[in-house]
Amino acid sequence: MSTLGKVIRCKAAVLWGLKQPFSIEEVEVAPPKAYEVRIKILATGICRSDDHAIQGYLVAKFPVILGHEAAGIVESIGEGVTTVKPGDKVIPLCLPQCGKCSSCINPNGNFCEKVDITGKGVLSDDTSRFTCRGKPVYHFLSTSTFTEYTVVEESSVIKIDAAAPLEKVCLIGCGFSTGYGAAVKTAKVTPGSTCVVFGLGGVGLSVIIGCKSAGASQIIGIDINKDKFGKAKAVGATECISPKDYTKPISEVLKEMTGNSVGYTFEAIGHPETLIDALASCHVSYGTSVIVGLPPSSTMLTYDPMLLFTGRTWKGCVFGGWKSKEDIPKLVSDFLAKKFDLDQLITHVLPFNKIKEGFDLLYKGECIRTVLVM
Ligand code: PAD
Ligand code: ZN
Ligand code: ZN
Repeated sequence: MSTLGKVIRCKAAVLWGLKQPFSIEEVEVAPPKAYEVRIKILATGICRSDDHAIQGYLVAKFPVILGHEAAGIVESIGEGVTTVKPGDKVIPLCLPQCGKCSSCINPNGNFCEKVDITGKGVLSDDTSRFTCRGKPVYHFLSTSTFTEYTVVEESSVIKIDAAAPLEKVCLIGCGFSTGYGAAVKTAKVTPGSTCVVFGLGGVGLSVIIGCKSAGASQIIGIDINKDKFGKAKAVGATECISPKDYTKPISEVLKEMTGNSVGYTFEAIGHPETLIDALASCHVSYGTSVIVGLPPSSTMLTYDPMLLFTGRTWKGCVFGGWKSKEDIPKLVSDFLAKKFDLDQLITHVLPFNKIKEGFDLLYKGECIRTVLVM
């Protein structure tokens, strides 16, 4: 029976409040309005940014359906939609590309003003397409993928190659692209350089993959959880260290290890202290440090301006600096052409209703990426 134009009842993981457990509920998903797309989600990764919303570090409106790193198939489209059609394989975009705002029209910007980083939780008509137990349930990062069906705006979805395996390329929807782009697009790592990556989760490992593909000759991974070292080396780290093994500042340790040659550092944790450590660890005059980890909202930093005065560059990047609509299909093609491997990042695949187990793996530091399949 066709679902076209009808409300779909399906399973979703609803978070009723801050720091609450996920509750698998039956939700109603309204049909897409004009310029909207309803997607059947088939695979969704668990990213630390979802946990940031659970903990309140990233603002969300409750009750909410989290999840933003996914892939699926278009179920139906609203009036006026031209870029996707029912049956297309797609990736929802947690960083939209409206094509009209000041970031979108500049070749160097990607932080589209349609991004919902302030937790509005609604689509452009200021309403939600989800209801549960008679109450509206809010959207997250204009995607909401911990559900069998979601509705997004056309600016938040892109068609990908029909040959793409959705349970893998879902990582291109956030973690992989973020880390890989931080190295190859934002920092523009040069061949023969020395790179240091703070935080060896799915994002940090993707930074390593980017540094390696850019031809870096020394790639040092840093984590307080030594269980992450094996995977980091498997994807390209030449050495891994834990700051807990040293009494002196990590910047001094790295200076000695590299003969004072750290060209690039990447912070893929999201802690104020490690952001400063990463800045101080790149070369005093020609070093570049990239903020990849998401610091808790309203965090303020205090640092010695001398760190920048001497010539260092400090950059941030959202979604690796990629323009999402333009670049995601190319990244999917590069994956299909075997230019990089996503298998090494996926340590666990679980059925969607085991979402709590997936988050437990993240909390225990036992996974790189867990992919939930519907
Ligand atoms: P993760 O939790 O899987 O990995 C973080 C890693 O950091 C873990 O291995 C920790 O053990 C390690 N760690 C924690 N504290 C320290 C410390 N003090 N020193 C050294 N290592 C430490 O997270 P992830 O890889 O999914 O995401 C990493 C960050 O990137 C997180 O803040 C997330 O919100 C952010 C992110 N940013 C964007 C973006 O567009 N900028 C996109 C996606 C994720
Ligand atoms: Zn993410
Ligand atoms: Zn835009």
